[in-house]
This record gives sequence, C-alpha cells and structure tokens, in this order.
Amino acid sequence: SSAGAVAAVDLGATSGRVMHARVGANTLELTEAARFPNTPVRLWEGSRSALHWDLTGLFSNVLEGLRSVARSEPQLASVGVDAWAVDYGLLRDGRLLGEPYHYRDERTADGVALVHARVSPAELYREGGLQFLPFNSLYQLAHDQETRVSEAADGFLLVPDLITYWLSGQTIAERTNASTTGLLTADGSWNDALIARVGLRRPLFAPLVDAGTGVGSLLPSLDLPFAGSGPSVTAVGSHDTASAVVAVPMDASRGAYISCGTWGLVGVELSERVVGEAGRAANFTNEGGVDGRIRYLHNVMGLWLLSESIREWQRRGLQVSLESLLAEAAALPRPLELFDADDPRFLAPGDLPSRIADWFAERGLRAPASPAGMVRVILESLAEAFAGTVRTAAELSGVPVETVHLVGGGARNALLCQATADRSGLPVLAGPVEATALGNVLVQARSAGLVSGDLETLRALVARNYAPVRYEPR
Ligand code: LFR
Repeated sequence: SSAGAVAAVDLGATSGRVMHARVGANTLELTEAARFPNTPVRLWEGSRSALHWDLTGLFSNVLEGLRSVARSEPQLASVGVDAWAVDYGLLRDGRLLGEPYHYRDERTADGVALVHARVSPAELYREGGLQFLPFNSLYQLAHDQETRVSEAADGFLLVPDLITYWLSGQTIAERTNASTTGLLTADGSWNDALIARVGLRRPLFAPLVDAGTGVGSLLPSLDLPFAGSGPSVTAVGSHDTASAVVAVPMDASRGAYISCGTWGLVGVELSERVVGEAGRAANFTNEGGVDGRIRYLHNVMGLWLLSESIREWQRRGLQVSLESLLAEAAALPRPLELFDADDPRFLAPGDLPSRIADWFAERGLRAPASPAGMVRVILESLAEAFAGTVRTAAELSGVPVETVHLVGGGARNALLCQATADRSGLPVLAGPVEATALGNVLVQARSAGLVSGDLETLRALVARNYAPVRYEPR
C-alpha cells in the first residue's frame, strides 16, 4: 500500500512528546521518538513570582525529538504541532517578548473583572460560546493590556502556533485552538467587534487557517537531517483536545468522550453550537473541532488532582510512586464520601491534599488519612464528576449517549475507567492512550493524501488498529 510517514509534536501540560507514524488506508502505526516532562518555572517579576512555561526548553526538546525522527524516517512527509489551549506568546518584530504565562498563574482575576465590566458574561457566551474559565485567553490578554505587558507586542501566537512559527517561520492562528481565546465568531472568524470592545488590538492576531492547511517547510537554519527539502509543516487540530477528539473511535451520534490527561474534557461532538442559558449555567463550552465540528464539553479537573497530590507527597519526603499508590488504592473499599472535583480551589498549583482535606473538613467530614486512601477518593470523585458531566452533556445536546469513550493517559487507569462505568451506568471503552498524537498525525496524513475521508473514516481506521478495552458498569 502507499503508507507514508508523518510526525506529531504533542505538548501536554504535564509532558510533551514527539511521535512519528506510518499511515495508509489500512495502516496506523505510532512510534515514540521522544518524551519529556513539561516543567513550569517561576520567574520573579519585581513584586511577585509568576508561573511561566519554559517554551524555550520545550522547543529544544521538540528539536531533539525531530532529529531522532529524521534518523528513522528521513523521507518524512509532514510534521504538525498540537498543545494545550489558551496560553500564548507575545511577539515584537518576530521576537518572543517573554516566556508565556501558565494558565495556572493567578494573575488573571483582574482581567476577568475588566472584561466583564465591558461585556457581560451572557453576551460573551453568545459570541464566543466558551465555558467560563478564568484563564480563557481574552481575560489574560485584557490583563496584559491593562498592565502594559503587551504594550510592545505586535503579534500574538497561541502555544502550538508559536512552535509552528519557530519550525517554519510562518505565523498563523489555527482555528480549533483560536476558538479557545473567546475571540472568534460562531462562523470562525476573528470577532473584530468583540476584540475592540474588550480593548484589544486587532493587528495582534494572525490569519486563521483550518486544520489540514499546509503552512510551509522546516527552516533550514534548524539543520534537521531530513532527506531533500524535508517535511512540510501542516496545521493540525492544534488544540490538543481537538486532535484527541479526531481519534476517538466513537459513533458521535450515540457516544460521549472523555479526553483524560491533565484535564478531563467531557462531552459530545456536535455539528452546531449550543449556546443557550442552560449550557452556560452548566458551564459547557463550544470549542471548534476539526472539519468544522463542535466540541461541546466541560472541563473537569482531571489527573492533575493526582499528579499534583503526588508532587506534594514527594515534597514532604514520602516515598510514593503512582504505580504503588494505584495498586494500594484499588485494594481499599469504595469511599462513601466524595469531594467536588470541579471546585475551582483545586486549580492552582501547591498542596492539593490539604485543600482536599479542607473541602471535607468544611462539611464536618474527614478526608482519608493515607495517600492511597486519598488517591482512591480522588479517582472516585473524578469518576463521579465524569459520569455527571456525561449525563449533562447528553441532556443539553440531545445526543442519546449509549457509550462513553475514555482516551488519553487516563485510559491506562483501570480503577478510573471501571469507576466511570459504574457511576455512569454505561460501558466505558478505554483507549487509545495516545489519541491526541493519533488525531494529529491523521489530519496530516489526510492532507498528504495518505488517507482520505471524513472524521468517521479516520475514526474507523483508529478503531481497526487500536481496539479499546471495555469496562461494563457493575
Ligand atoms: C487540555 C487542555 C484543555 C484546556 C486546558 C488549558 O490539555 O488543552 O482542553 O482547557 O488544557 O489549556
């Protein structure tokens, strides 16, 4: 067959990876070239320490990964980049002005107040269709404008677009991720009127392109050892969640998905936005999907609750590992009391076990004493939030959900998958773990002519090559 090779750069909030894949009409084989932690960094800013991403360090790891790809696939056809949403770099004359802020930095409360004084939350929802998250790009941008952080900037690039720019020299705004700024219209253009009302400068924003668009070629100065002129750079569903949803092996007319990594993104795929007040009250978002689909979903806190708790226990000097904690947690009885995994108090970095204990204490309840007990209550509380959110997604959208697909790193977690099946009363089909990278490579492969068809065809290819693990509700 005419299988060819493409590569995905996939940056999550917890770790990044570079993968390459052989893709053809019946072929989908993913190989990992590099995996590296994504470690945010605190930088002193005169009066406080602010949480930033180490984009420069990440880019250096990306190049290392691509160098390794070049050794195994010198004829690579294309490379594409996805990453977490909402965060961005500001540029002046093509130069990055500073390491991007982390969406978990607490700076944006002022930005929220600023924006809401100018445009009501109800109107923002009708326009941008987004759930309220205090770090949506428009709030961050309003804050940057107010504090003059963006004064010198003449360009704005979301994180994956920034990596694409450093790879290709081309500035674009890929639509799925641009939808997470809150500054797109329902038909996917920059919302000029809203941008002006929020007090932002329209020239900051780059031309919008759809996933699948060719962007350029790799800059020769990167000196990557590919054959000939090297791979092209292709825009993919550059919001990691958009790429993940591409590779969910679901029937979207009857299935819900949970893309479970740092976050748990829980929802359904629609062909039209749903922007009624009920959806706003339930804080459901309408994010742009690949091929013009709508990702109608809600952000549940996700595996962050687990990873940030483990970080705290290790900081306290406890010898704990994820594997042993999960094994111990599975042997414990089901906890009777759960906490609200959606509570915004769990957003910021820092001692999470204490915040969970506080949540229980405020209700006269006791949190589990041991780390394993805490892990169990975290997973059960997450599963309960997943189940409730699946129900709400079905009610609000009208999709008669019969199956729940759980993809991403969380699909490895049998305890979480089984608890989600039990608590939703629906079968959970777990996998693929690397849905995001698969969605990334599939969109490129389609543009390169290695596969053809709509998302249903691409999902069928995923299903044939990555049989999900089935968890029946008990
Ligand atoms: C997942 C994700 C979510 C987004 C959050 C912040 O990695 O992209 O979809 O809400 O990170 O960007």
